[in-house]
Formats: sequence, structure tokens, C-alpha cells
Amino acid sequence: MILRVNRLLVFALFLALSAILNPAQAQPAAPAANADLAEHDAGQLINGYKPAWWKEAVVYQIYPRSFQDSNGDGIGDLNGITTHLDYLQKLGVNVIWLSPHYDSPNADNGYDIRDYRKVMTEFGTMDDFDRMLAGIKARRMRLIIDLVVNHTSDEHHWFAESRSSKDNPYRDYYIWRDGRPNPDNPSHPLPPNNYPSFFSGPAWQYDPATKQFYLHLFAVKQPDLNWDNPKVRQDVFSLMRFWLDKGVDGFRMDVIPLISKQPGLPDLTADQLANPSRLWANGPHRDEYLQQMNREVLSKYDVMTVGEAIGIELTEETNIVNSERHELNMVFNFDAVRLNRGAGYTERKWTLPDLKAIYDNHARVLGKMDWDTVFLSNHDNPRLVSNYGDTSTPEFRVRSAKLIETMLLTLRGTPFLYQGDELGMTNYPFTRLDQFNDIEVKNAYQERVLGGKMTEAQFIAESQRFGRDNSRTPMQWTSAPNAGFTTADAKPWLAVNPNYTSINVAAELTDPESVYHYTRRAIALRHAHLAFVYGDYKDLDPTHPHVFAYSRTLTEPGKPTLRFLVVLNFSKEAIDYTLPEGIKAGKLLLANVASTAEADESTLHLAAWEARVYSY
Ligand code: TEU
Ligand code: CA
Repeated sequence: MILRVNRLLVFALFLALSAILNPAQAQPAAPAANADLAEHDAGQLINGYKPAWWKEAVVYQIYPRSFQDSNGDGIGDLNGITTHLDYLQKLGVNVIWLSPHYDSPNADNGYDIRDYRKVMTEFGTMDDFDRMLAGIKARRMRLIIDLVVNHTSDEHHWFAESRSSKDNPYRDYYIWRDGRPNPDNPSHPLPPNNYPSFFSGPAWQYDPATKQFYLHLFAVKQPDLNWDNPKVRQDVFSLMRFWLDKGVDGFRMDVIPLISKQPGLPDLTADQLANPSRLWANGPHRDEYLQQMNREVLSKYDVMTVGEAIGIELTEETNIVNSERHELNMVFNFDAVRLNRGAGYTERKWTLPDLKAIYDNHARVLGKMDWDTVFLSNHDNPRLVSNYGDTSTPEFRVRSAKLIETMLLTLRGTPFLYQGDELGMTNYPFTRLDQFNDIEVKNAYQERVLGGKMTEAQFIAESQRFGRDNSRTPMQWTSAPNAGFTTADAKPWLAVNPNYTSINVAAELTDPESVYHYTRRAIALRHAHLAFVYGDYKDLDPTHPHVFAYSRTLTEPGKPTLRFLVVLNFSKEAIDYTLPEGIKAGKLLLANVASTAEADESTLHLAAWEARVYSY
């Protein structure tokens, strides 16, 4: 009782203090979603971890173009999102990551920003944004927005100025270089170095106005900012404050390790050319610039930050996420999501022990001062269940989607779910180039098919398997025409997956056995037990080819140890599985197959794609 009163007092003091120190954040902080957290005093370490709301969060990514159209133009918008906030609250997610909502000519669907302080016209107005944010806060959820500051759009006014003349004050906001002499054609100089762009072709574009090239690691319409210019950094920090002062709760930072370029921009060696991101992500000033951003901006607010760790290896991650480094809270590491991917859109063979080894490495390399993310899908990757589950039958689609959600929500690290994966949405049956919208696919077609490197059929097959548009097709809300994403007579910007008549929110809400309801229960389970957040992780059987069995254990002084067991059958075969180390399963908390789930047993009769969570 005394403890409880103390806590209330501390909370009230904290609120008063933060209101004084930080007027923009004056609204009351969302209460801890986690039931066990009430048992802990603020500031007390839990199993060696410093508690934080973003460690306990379950994040849901919204790709606004594809979530909900509210005005019949076929393009998702902010008012559309606002109409579904109750849906998200009931699902149980408590942080929303919004892919770019800023003014953009959409060469790369908003990842090319023209004005950082304006909402994309198609998505609505600043008032719509404010209403959406207020609706999110009213439901005790939080919002993080996408920060795309490695590059801007070529239509940003900084770039318009920059390209206009060599002595324009904005010239140095971007990276301009003379070309190299072209002996074959002196009036057409060659690019300054051999950097390739992520979206095919060279990373340099010649600009006739000043007869120099500018650097663009992504599309021609995405010129890279020059972070070595202190004015660029101050302008970025200022736009960050603009959104933080509105009350947004943090940022997902697009390709953030790429901000510090290699001094002198020498050619890549043949080895470096095999994976240029490695070099590009490790420029000499990356940590210095992130620390400056933290010092001057982030540390003044109660925010969460997650960087897209392109080019960063696991062992290098602590440089960015260790809390004593004062850079970012966490990063997205691509090793799990790209485990099944070779070069380009090619398939790479993988085994379950490979995947387990990744999570095991993460648990060993990232310590108590670091924090991790868990995700297997986003707007750049195929649909979760098509990529890592089993869509061979409707039953296995549902079951394997539930299995993967079980894994994401019980592993160590903040889970990030992508819109529609809570329904088990699948890849789109693309058969023709003109069905794709993505610049990555269109540019790759030029280079690979028109360049004679592969046949059209092969290219379409690979893009169908791994292309980014798979995850960008509209959210499937109902069985009405256009899946309720837009009005029946509108033409959605990207076609709706024809399976919307059976896979949609309305159908899943009425079916207690749906992927949606299962995901909702799995999210609730994570929120109910701190062991899933702060508990130790142990892979109980690293070499088993089909079963992934692990424990999450929370030990605290003077308290009984809390143990949870997760058993996942990653195969379409039934398996009799004997738990290692004499473990008995204990009490069943969650399962995706109703009939077979034994309690207190050491041998489990697992059905195909069966997932179970026990306390033991
Ligand atoms: O993605 C960068 C990235 O690392 C890749 O996943 C990228 O999508 C591509 O597959 C590389 O070949 C981020 C954004 O998430 C992506 O949507 C943007 O297109 C990109 O940056 C540029 O802003
Ligand atoms: Ca619209």
C-alpha cells in the first residue's frame, strides 16, 4: 500500500516536472500496458534492464498509401487511418509507425520528401494529421514517424537552390562532383566514381545546369544530403523538433547509417562492390552525427528511435544502440528478414537452425545496455506468411501465420508487425510488369531484362516472390468490391489482392479462430508478462531441424522465477517432440491448434505448423 502511494506521488511529481521542463509533452504519459509492471518502482532495473515504454511496446507499421482511402481517390490517407484507430487499439498494439506522410512527388512512395513540414496532399492536411495524432493519444497509443534524411526529393527547395548554381548557398547541402574525362565522348563526362545505386544504374546523375554530377544512392530523384555540412544537420534537427513539438513519440530512421560518406569518395574495390552498404554504412562521422542529434534533439524528449541498420553487422550494432553511446534506442537488423534472399530477388536456401542461430547470436551479442527489434516483414519485403510460412493450403496459411506471430511476439526485442500480417495477407499473384508500381522493380527491369541479363518470365517470377509491391497492396477490410479499402467504383493505386473475398478484417473479426484474433491474444499475452520483454532468452534445441523451442525466464531477487516455454513446429509434418533437459511443458497459455495441446507433459504431439506457449 505504502509502495503504491509512493509510486503515485512519484508519478505525479514526474508529470509536473515534465510539464515544466517540456511543455510539448505535457499530456499524461500512457499508463504501462504491462500488468506486471505495476509491481515495479520507476527506475528499478528489471533483470538488469532499465525499463522503458518502448521496450514494452508492440509496434504496428502503417503504410498510409495502402491502409484506408477515405475520399474515393483510390489512395489511402490520414483520415482513413483515423477511422481505424479503434481497430488497432483492440488489436492491442500500442505504438504506430507511420511510413512517410510528407509532401512528396512519390518517385519512391514518399521516401522522397519535397517538404518536411507539409502533409502529402493525397494523404490530407496538417489538421488531419493533428486529429489522427490526438485520436492515437486518446487511445493511449503512441505514434512514431518515418524520418527520411539521408536524401530528399530532387523537388525539395534545398535541391532546387543547390542545383541552380555552384555558388548558391545551398550548393553544399548535397554532394556535387566533377565527372571524370570520357576519352570516347569528351562532351559526356563519366561519373565521379563507380558507386552503383540501390535502384539500378550508377549512383551519380549529371546535371547540365552546372555541368557536375550529384550523388543519389537511391533513385535519381533522391539526391543524398551532405551531412558533413553543419547547416544540413541543423536543418534536419529543426524539422525533427517541429514534429516532436507536435507530440509525436519518436522516429523510424530510414537508411540512417548512410549519412556519413567516405572521405574523398574513392572507387569501391571489387570486394566492396559485392556489398557496398558495408562501406557506406560505416562512414567516419556516423556516430558523431547521431550523438549530436541525440544531444541536441532526442535527449530533450521522451521518445523512441529505431534506425534502419542497412550495412551494419550485428557485432557493430552496439556502437549505435548501447545506451551509453547516446545514439539510437534500437535498429532493424536485416539478417533474419533477408535470410532466405540471395542477390537481388533470388531465393537462398535456409534451414530452421540458421534462423535459430540468428536469434541466438542476437541474444549473445546484444546485452543489457542494448535493445533489439524483432520483425520479419515491412513495406520492403514480401508478405510474412508467403515469405516464411506456408500458403500451400488455406489451413496451413492460417496456422503458419499464427505460428510466426507467436514467435515475433515472444522473442527478445520490441516486435514490429506490418499492416495486414495480422490477417495472414499473402503475396499478390503478379504475372505482368504493368501490375507493378515500385521504382525498384521498374528500374531493375530496365537493367536486367532490357539489358539482356535475364528473361522477362524469370524477372516477373522473382519480383512476384520478393518484390516490395507484395506488401503494398491495399489492406483488406471487407468482402465488398475493392476490399473496403476504397469505394467500389474507384481504382485503387495498386490492385487489391483477389483473395480479399476470404481474407479480410470483417470476416476475421467474426471468426474466433482467425489469424486476427490469435494475433490479438498473442499481443495480450506479451503485454501480460514482463518475462517476454525483460526475460532471458534460451534456445533449448538449436540443432533440431523442424522444432524451434525456447524459454524466456525472468529472475528477480526475492521473487519466484517466471518461466515461459515456446514450442514451434516449423514444418508441415506432425512431430512427437520430447522436450530437452527434462523440461515438462507446464500450463498452456496459447496454442494455434485447439485439440492436441498437452499440459504438464515432456513429450508433445505437435501437429503441422503447431505453436504453443506454456508457463512452466
Ligand atoms: O529501404 C532501404 C533498404 O535497405 C532496402 O530494403 C530497399 O528497399 C531496397 O530493397 C534495396 O535494394 C529504405 C526504405 O524502407 C525504402 O522503402 C526506400 O525505398 C529506401 O530506404 C530509400 O528511402
Ligand atoms: Ca484518399
